[in-house]
Amino acid sequence: MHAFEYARPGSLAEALALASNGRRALFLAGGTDVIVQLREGRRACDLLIDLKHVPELTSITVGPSGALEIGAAVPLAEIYEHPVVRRDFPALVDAASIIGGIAIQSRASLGGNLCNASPAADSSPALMALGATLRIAGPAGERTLPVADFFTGPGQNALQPGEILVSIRVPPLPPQSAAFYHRFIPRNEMDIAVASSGVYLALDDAGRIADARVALGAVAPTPIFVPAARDALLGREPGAEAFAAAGEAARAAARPIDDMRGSVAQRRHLARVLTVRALENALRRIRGAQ
Ligand SMILES: Cc1cc2nc3c(=O)[nH]c(=O)nc-3n(C[C@@H](O)[C@@H](O)[C@H](O)COP(=O)(O)OP(=O)(O)OC[C@H]3O[C@@H](n4cnc5c(N)ncnc54)[C@H](O)[C@@H]3O)c2cc1C
Repeated sequence: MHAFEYARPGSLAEALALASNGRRALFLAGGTDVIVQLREGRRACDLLIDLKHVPELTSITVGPSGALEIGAAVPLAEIYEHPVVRRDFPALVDAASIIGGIAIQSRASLGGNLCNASPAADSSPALMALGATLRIAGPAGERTLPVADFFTGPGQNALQPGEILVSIRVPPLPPQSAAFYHRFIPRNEMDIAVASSGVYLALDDAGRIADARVALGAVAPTPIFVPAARDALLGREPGAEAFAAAGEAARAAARPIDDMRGSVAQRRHLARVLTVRALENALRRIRGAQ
């Protein structure tokens, strides 16, 4: 492993200054991706900037509207144990509680999971379904980006040199709405998604689908939204017929590769089945069944 210096800034301003000082810098949150990559020589840096002591990146706050702001370096276990997350954002628990095991969840962050930009990362489709946005700070100031626009390719994201992902904002869910995330892995736990689906459903006063989002993981170079699935759901009764149409749209939108974890045909099939089941589970959540 190439030798590097370690810095532990105590403020966002200090972290930004370190990131723009001209050295080849990388950020460290939980280290569950970056330490492995440095050790294997897949990445190199002269300066590793530890973000775990920057207050904006290490806290969870709930705004007056019920919106959630999760610091990018907050460990996953702290997120899924948070009482407001458990009560109001169970789809975040769906995703955060299946990333690795307890040891990984006690270190790894949502910010790191997003920045690492694996097409199979579990937090991405869940946050897309929830309509999350990202607060990004850099040398030119702050900007906000919808999470869906963050992924630019496998292992690549929209951060510019010197920029830091500060936090993830999740808007409050309106009444009669819910989100759900799940994945397929060939064993019960500790594996990377062969395919995954995150969905959001909102019903109007007549019980018809007023809004919907369907996001897929591990079936394209980046996590993807399926606009045709949304179109297949809007204005319809929530149930088997509408969900089957959305599942078919998900299957058609999937552009997977064959690899050691799954074939193209299996992943397309999974995109359909996982989407139908995620919609069924979101509907159960709206109806208070889980
Ligand atoms: C045994 C094991 C099992 C795993 N299982 C799963 C799984 O089931 N599902 C899954 O999705 N993932 C899984 N992972 C990967 C998962 O742990 C990581 O993706 C994790 O979420 C990354 O978070 P981190 O805080 O550890 O990031 P780090 O490793 O610290 O950083 C990851 C990358 O993001 C950059 N970065 C981090 N924070 C910021 C920031 N705030 N701003 C800018 N750049 C930043 C770093 O420089 C680095 O490039 C597993 C990993 C291991 C080791």
